[in-house]
Amino acid sequence: MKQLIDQNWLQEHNAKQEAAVISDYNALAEKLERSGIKIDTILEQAKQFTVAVPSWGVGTGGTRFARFPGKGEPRNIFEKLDDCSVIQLLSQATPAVSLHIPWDRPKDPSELRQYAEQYGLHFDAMNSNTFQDQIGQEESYKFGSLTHTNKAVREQAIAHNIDVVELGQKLGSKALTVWVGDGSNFPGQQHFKNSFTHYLDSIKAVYNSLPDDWNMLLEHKIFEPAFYSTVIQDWGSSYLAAKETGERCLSLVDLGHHAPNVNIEMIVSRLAQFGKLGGFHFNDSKYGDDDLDSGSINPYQLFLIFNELTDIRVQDPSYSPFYMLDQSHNVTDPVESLMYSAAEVQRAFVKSLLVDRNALTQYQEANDAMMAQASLKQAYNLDVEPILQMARLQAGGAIDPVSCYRASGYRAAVAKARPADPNKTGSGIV
Ligand code: LRH
Ligand code: MN
Repeated sequence: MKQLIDQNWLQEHNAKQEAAVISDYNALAEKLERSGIKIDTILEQAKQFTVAVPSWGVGTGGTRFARFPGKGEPRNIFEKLDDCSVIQLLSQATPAVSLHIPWDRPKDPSELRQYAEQYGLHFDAMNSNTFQDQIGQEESYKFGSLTHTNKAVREQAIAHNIDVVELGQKLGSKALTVWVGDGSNFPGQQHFKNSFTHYLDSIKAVYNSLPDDWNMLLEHKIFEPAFYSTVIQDWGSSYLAAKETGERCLSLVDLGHHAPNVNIEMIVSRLAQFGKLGGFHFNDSKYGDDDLDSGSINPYQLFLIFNELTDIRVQDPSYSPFYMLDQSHNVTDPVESLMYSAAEVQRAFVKSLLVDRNALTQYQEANDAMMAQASLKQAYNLDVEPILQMARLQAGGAIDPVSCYRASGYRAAVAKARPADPNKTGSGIV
């Protein structure tokens, strides 16, 4: 398998930390043993855990005000995959990449597929884009896409989504994520029922084109780019649309797409209870759709979401939603942020495995609020870093991905190989 960081060099870099990891791991093993938990069974699950990285996340992100490109920005999908291969090599938790079309449209899909496979990468859910107008596009999406009042615009948006599915099939993907920013900025501007009806008809047309082994993931968002109403503004509209559309049409929860303080872990439980929880876009936020690094602002919420997911898997071990990161890296090296965020999501998952669910159920049944929340905190307060480090070490990754990446000189090397394009400043998330 092709690697952009030498494996021997990586092992030498790990060697300095290996003894400490083994000692910490054994100490944690003894501690968990006292609670009847076999650390190796947790380690195995940690090693199986993966989260997809967004192709649009390896470039420097920005806001509507400005974007300050970093050094060695990837200039095309192949350089994005080079960076994704380094994230996977060091984190050993991100073997899948989620593409966005047309941003990542390849001239030759099989060439792109082979380019990814040389690194051991594959393609996760495909993302369509009817929130921007492309050069030469017939109809504009200024006033919406799948929900536009003009049938020609809706048909153009439907055709684009079907085209993304066909491309995804050639790339080996198994899902289409549909996020539309359709909505209004002023009361009265849009008819709520008519626009939702257009959405249902349009998404149904896309669903009918879906291969039998594919899922379609509907992504809700409370606001932006629309600032008064958004057609798929919350889990309720998403659930209704998924239910109306078909069995393999599910809801996707982007953590940043909710009003501040919304109880997202409860939404996760509701959607799962009714068989419509299809996937996640993990990130973190303090105010709006900030797309900050996962676990960087509210790591306890991330843990509580995985606590619900692990509870669901206790009932249904085959349950496996699509896990993706969806972040915008405005002030950090995107490779570092994506490695660190993948580990934070993996950490939340591992901690959720350490919750004593029998004890929790008893406290809940007994309405012992103190001990119920304490049994969650007991797992959350455990330092599971030795398990994450051992998982990476045993899988051939880096014990400490960020320090290893910095020592590798990868960023400096690509900064030389990818001279900055002085005209590509601008603004916007990508
Ligand atoms: C919308 C969103 C969506 C992507 C876009 C890049 O805010 O979360 O998932 O298409 O970001
Ligand atoms: Mn998203």
